[in-house]
Amino acid sequence: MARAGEFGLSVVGARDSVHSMKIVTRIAALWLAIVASLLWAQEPAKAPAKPDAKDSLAALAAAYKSDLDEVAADYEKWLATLQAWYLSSLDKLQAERTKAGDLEGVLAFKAERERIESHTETTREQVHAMPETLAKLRAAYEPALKRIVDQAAQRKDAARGKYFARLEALQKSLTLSIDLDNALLVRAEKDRIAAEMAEAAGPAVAKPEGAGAAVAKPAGGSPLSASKDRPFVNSLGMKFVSVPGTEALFCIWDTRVQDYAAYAGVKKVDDTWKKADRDGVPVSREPECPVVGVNWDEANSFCQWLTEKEMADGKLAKGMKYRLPTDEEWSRAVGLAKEDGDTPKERNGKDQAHFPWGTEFPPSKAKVANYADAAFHEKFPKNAWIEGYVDGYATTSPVGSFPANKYGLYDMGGNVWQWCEDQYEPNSAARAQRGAPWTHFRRGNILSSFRNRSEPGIRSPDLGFRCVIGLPAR
Ligand SMILES: [Ca+2]
Repeated sequence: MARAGEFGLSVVGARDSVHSMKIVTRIAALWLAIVASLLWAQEPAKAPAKPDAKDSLAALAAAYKSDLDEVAADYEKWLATLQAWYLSSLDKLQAERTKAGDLEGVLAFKAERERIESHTETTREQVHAMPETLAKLRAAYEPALKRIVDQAAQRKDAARGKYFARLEALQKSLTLSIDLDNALLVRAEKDRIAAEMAEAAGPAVAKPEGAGAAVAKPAGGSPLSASKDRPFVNSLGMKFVSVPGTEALFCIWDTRVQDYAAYAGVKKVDDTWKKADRDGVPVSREPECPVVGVNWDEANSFCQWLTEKEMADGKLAKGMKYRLPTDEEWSRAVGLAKEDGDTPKERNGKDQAHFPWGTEFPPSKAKVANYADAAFHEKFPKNAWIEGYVDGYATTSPVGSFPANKYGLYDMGGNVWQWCEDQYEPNSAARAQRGAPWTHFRRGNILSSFRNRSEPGIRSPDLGFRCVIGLPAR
């Protein structure tokens, strides 16, 4: 067994009590240091002040499950009560048939009882063949059963709708706080619920992509293999498709608030985009609306940031870059044939026949695109509008709210002006803009061939941009 002296701490027989005291003091100090370091090491890390998005999502999912469980429990309870009454009534009537010596009647009641107990459906033919007393009882049972089934379905739909709305609010708050990874996580769950809602609503109806899309199409892995049916999806969830006649992939949407928020979260930028309004009416505050209030330089900076980010992530191959479309690329993307002229100014208005949806103006078919419609007129009564046209949006609309064109591009007309790369004319700093916005109503301005122009520093609540990915020469 070890003794104190074996550890060098000689208390017994010490030659010098002062020396011993020094040793004791040093040992005590050492122990204090060790204990202090252990305590320091064990001090729990400070919990982050920011609420955990995954916890919020889990809490919403748990509340949804609890709602569904409650619906299922009530359904079972009401069904059991109804069936108990029905079975008991069947027994009474069967006993009467037995007393009457009515073999066919007894067998009919017995068969119905067996179907109910084994959860087998009673067919229309079987109902028609029933004795009158059983048919009357069945006529009372069926509507009650239908009410229980319908009510459960309605409550389930309501729970799903509530969950969806809560997910949407969480997604928005995460987007606004620039927590995009978690916002995308919430969106994936929202898409799953949307798919369930679509399925519950009946046969699938084709919906435009974007805000109203129930299920995202599968993502393409490489920009070079992108197509209309299999777009390239970048790190922000922006989708890109090829456009014949160009060496570029076009984003199917205008750049969204949520896309720009990702950039603004890491770069110091002007915040006009966050507080855009017209006559005090807020514009584009929703994550899936096109960003507005961004000037030409800022749009280019966004593209440059995204290029650098995705190059670093290996998402974008060498020679590719995000940029604004050229005026001529934009013309191909809206479906115009090659126009005469060397500059946007020279090409402006050359084609007087085509609109992004066709040749009819005003469009007789509602909801071709978001222009100054009846909803706009109601909100801004002093402004002119396309009389009789109703698209339903007073200001900007979520991207993808209207039908896509033949290349799968949304809002190539309407919603916002889109900055183009080109100078409008030589010796002028002004840049071309295409795709007349939510504030416009004149035929001439809405033509596919019309070009607007502004100095590069201009910001406006109806001016946004669309990105393309410039491809290396092939
Ligand atoms: Ca509108």
